[in-house]
Amino acid sequence: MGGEAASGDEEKVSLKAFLKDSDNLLILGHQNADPDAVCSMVAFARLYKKINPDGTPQLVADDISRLSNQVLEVFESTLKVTAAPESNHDFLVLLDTNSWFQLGPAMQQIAKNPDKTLVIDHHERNPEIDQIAVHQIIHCDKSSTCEIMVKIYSDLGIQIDANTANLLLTGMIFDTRRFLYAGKETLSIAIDLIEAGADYNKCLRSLQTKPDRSERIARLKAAGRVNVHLIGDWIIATSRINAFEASACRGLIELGADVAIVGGSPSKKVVRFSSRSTRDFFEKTGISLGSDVMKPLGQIIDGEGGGHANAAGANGTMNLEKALVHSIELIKVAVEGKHSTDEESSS
Ligand SMILES: [Mn+2]
Repeated sequence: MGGEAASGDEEKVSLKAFLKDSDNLLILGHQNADPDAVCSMVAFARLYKKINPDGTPQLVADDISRLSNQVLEVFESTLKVTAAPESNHDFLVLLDTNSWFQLGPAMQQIAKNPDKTLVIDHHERNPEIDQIAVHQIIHCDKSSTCEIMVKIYSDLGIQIDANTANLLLTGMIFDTRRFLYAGKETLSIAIDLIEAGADYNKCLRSLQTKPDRSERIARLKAAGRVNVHLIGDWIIATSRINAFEASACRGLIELGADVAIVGGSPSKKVVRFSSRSTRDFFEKTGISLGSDVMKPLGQIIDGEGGGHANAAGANGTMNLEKALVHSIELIKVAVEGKHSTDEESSS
């Protein structure tokens, strides 16, 4: 531990020694802690208890994500993550982050003693980390902090129990976006965790979320009222719903639309639009929903519109139907304009 010059053996010896010597260990994750942060925090607390059974670990993060809470509930972790430390600590472990910014303002005050701080992380090395922690286990080539935790367990010769294996695998699944970004080593560590007792399907299920009932109803109603416009090779879907317009757009894209535009009037004098497009649509047509569609639409509804290329919206007070029709016109003109330029340039 403590810089790249230290040999692996030294690292192990000093990490064990630090944990043995610390009666109160503070384990800190980043702000709005995601499943990789939370699962590696719990795994580290358990590792600490194996090395120092009398020690007291505290798990703290400035807020944890809804999904992280769900994961902890599924695997019935008895270790809770709190918003602030309840007592003093003699050693600090920072997980899944290596910057002040990610810690959040409240936690920055806590990480004040670099000699007594260890950081374990897989993010791009932040230069300011040397001021936060003297002891560093940073591996940018690893998929997740949970993957690094598996290595630390094995380096220290401590067996991973089935429940910890579940948490670590869940953190890895989350950070790799279900192994979309994973190489041979990550996959082989995942198999090690399954052999240690992790239930792959349960891990996957622990990360699944279902939108609220009202949101699902809105999405289904928007799908039922859809109009399909074929412009060139593109499929443009428009619909009307008075709530969850953005979610309805995402639903229509999932159903197969290249562009989805959903308008609603949740009350008198309120007209709202939301829109989404696929990356492919923007890359091939160059049409930005923000500047090319929602901005001019904002004027028609006597309000304002804008946003990003693939996700944009508009708010106003009138002309819902007129604006919906006009949005199709705008896309048509833009696609056809683009088409004729293509032909000119290729001739
Ligand atoms: Mn991570």
